[in-house]
Amino acid sequence: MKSRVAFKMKLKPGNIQEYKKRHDEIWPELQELLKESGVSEYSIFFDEETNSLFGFQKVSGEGGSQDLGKEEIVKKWWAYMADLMEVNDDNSPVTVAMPEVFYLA
Ligand code: RM4
Repeated sequence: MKSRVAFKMKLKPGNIQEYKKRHDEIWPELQELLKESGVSEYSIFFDEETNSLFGFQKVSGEGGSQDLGKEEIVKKWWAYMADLMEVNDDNSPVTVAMPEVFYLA
């Protein structure tokens, strides 16, 4: 059974073009790990007014993309993206989970 996960992250101002470019060129190894970990239908939306990034994904396992921080490829990706985003000391993106308040199948 797939459940839906949503969360927000924060972009440092002025970085949306580079952020999108890097995601257009997402590493195949990371893409593979996400899928193998049960993450699918993964979108990230951007709110220009607040520089907020909203992640949405379906997950079939225990956790989602933000729970893969022990994986080497995720650590490398987070370090690669750290110059564009608000991050924690370990380079993980500052992530705020968002509760689902409505769903229409
Ligand atoms: C985001 C962030 C997420 C990652 C995606 C692919 O900018 O790093 O943690 O799952 O990229």
